[in-house]
Amino acid sequence: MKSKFTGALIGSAVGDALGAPVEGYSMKKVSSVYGEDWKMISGRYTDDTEMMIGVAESLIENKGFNGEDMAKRFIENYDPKRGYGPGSKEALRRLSEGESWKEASKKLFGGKGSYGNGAAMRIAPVGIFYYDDVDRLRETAYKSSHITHSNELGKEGAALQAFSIALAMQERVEKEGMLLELKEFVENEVYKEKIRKIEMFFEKEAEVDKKEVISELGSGEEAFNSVPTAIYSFIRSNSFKDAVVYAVSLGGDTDTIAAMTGAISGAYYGEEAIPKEWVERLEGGKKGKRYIRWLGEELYHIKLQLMQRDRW
Ligand code: R7I
Ligand code: MG
Ligand code: MG
Repeated sequence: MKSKFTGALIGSAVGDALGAPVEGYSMKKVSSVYGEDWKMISGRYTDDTEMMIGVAESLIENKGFNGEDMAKRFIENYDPKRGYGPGSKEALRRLSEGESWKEASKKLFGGKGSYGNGAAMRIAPVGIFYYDDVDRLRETAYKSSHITHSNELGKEGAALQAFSIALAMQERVEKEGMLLELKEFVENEVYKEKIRKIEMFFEKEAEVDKKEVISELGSGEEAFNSVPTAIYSFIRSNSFKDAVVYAVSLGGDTDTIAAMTGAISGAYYGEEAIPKEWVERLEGGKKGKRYIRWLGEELYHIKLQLMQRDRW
């Protein structure tokens, strides 16, 4: 179980770093960069991982969700060179000027709030910490999203991604069964339809054309055009490497789709299944790979403590 906790977080960071150099590229351009060997290029992670670190730090410090504190971590960790989306940037600016975490995100996109994938891309710590408590998981996914993404579609994408990770944490889970559970879990029709498409693809005997995957599931920065793609990348593959390589190979929002695929796959296969060459190449330093692993271990230990306390 500990390896699933650390696997989800390191898996997310590895996916982010692998996809980062080709973010926004077409399928063809991605393959001209990576060829057949898929060597990690720089190992530097982006906003996806920087924000995921903030979510983990805050859950650890508060042994659960605290919106004000999580917003503070996002601001403290913020490095503009990590490639943040315009909506997230604006929300963080408002937060740093003292707006409350309940209000700052609501004014974006003409008052509708963002449906970008910026809340889903960072959700792995919520998925592992509440893997056994679906109500808490949903509530925490919505609230942690709300700090930057208040649009229902942005929040639902984050909750769906968190629940996918939670299912992957459970032993013995069958991939077909996961899709059924996901379809029941998700409350929004846009996502229900996408999961029906994943089922259709999954049931096909022949390899589905990647162009069809991109046009039906999406490969963009919107949560509904990337979370389902990450779930499909995981579901169709039989190893961590296959899943993440597939996610990047589609092009588009590669760092984010691969980060989300890596989080689900890391939770499912465990940390040992992540290619060593990729982990070695992943950046080090103060908040690098060793710190990310430590965050996973801390979440695991706190989870154990809370479970033991609940038993009494
Ligand atoms: O969601 P967000 O943090 O972006 C994350 C992406 C990832 O790919 C990261 O790797 C990083 O590169 O950025 O940032 P937002 O700006 O909130 O959302 C991303 C994009 O989704 C926006 O720039 C818009 O193009 C689109 N979008 C919307 N478009 C119209 N109306 C999000 N919400 C809306 C909307 O309400
Ligand atoms: Mg990014
Ligand atoms: Mg991205």
